[in-house]
Amino acid sequence: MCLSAFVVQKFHPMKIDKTQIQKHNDKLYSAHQRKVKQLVNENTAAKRVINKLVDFHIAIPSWALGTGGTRFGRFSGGGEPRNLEEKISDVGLLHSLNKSSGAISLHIPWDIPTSTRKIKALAAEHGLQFDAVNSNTFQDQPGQKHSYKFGSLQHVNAKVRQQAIDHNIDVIKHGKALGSNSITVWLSDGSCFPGQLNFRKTFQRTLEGLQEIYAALPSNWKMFVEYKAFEPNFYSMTVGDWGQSYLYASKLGPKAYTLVDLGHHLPNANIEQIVSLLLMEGKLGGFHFNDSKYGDDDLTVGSINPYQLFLIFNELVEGMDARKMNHATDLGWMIDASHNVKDPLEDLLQSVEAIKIAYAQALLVDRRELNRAQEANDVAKAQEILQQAYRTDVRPLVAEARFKAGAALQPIQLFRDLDVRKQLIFERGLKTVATGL
Ligand code: LRH
Ligand code: MN
Repeated sequence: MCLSAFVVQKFHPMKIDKTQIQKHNDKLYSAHQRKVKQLVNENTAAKRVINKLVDFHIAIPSWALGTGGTRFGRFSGGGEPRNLEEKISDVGLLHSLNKSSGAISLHIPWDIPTSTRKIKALAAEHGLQFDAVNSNTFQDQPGQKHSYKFGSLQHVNAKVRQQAIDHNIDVIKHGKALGSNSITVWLSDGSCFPGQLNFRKTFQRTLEGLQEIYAALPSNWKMFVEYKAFEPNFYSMTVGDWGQSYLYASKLGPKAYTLVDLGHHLPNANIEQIVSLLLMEGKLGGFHFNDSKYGDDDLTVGSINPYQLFLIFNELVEGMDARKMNHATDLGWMIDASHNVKDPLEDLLQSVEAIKIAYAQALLVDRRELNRAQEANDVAKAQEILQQAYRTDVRPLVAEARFKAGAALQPIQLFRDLDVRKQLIFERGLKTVATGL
């Protein structure tokens, strides 16, 4: 693309229009159709799967549009969003490429809108909605009266607890103004050493704080209580596992649910079993999808353990159908990732793709045959049925769903062919830093 074109677009933030998508699809369509036809001939469920995939959207975290970095270093890729407007435009880019990222999840105070009216209009322009808003009592903000060094809702000092409660209620206000209908409360609260906390008092103080926040929820809202096994506390976390999150959510009331961040478990935890039981209890609220090999690595979804992701969706399809839940709307589908070596937008495109592949494979599982094998203790047969679905290359179905929704058959290829990152660097510069992690 010549410099003059760049110059012309300087004043019109990067957008991908229908003709660019059309031109890209035209080149790939015939090969794509051949693969889809073959899958449709082999799988009676294929057409139903495609329609289900069209409706299935995953919310993008506002804090994952730049380079995260670790405490050892941060290597920016350039062209990162400098403000909420540019974050929304980046999610708009993702959504125009895959028509599967139709919502953004904001983090307060990192994403407080300068003008709520303008931000809502900009989001609508990109076909985006506002998913769960996230509170932040894991950092001290400039000018903050009380420090969260020793926790927030768990704190021994009632003034600190009240400050954290007020912040969460403020986050709900921002969410309401933007049209969101849920809040995710992740507490970094906990302890680093034995003896530091009285666990019973800590639980009760935290519950009282959550109850005050719960009382401020609008009638149609949900509260997601996100648990995490460790970090930034390394002896105990006050919402440390699914059991504790379930305990809080059950004591809080019908609008409170647990939130499963895949990276928040101890090594080798059976997350698909946790998902199955929380769903059975009607207390599973949603997900923060990512992948990890060790800790809360926040890596690309499906990049380390795609079979686990498939097994989680296998339990989701089974459990949601058992409760006659709507797959697309009845749970919170969100990504929570952080990027160090990949282009943030390519990383998010890969994550959305991996989630939709796992969902499509789970929809292909022959449930009647699986149930028959389970009831017959035919363990080998059960595995064969599961892995038949897992080993089916459903990517053409995921691409066909994109095509039907007006998106690109190969989003990352088009992202690269259009030099999107170079354009964003031209617009924003090499050294821009996005607020977030
Ligand atoms: C905590 C967490 C939480 C967010 C934060 C950005 O590890 O998963 O969901 O608030 O990441
Ligand atoms: Mn998370």
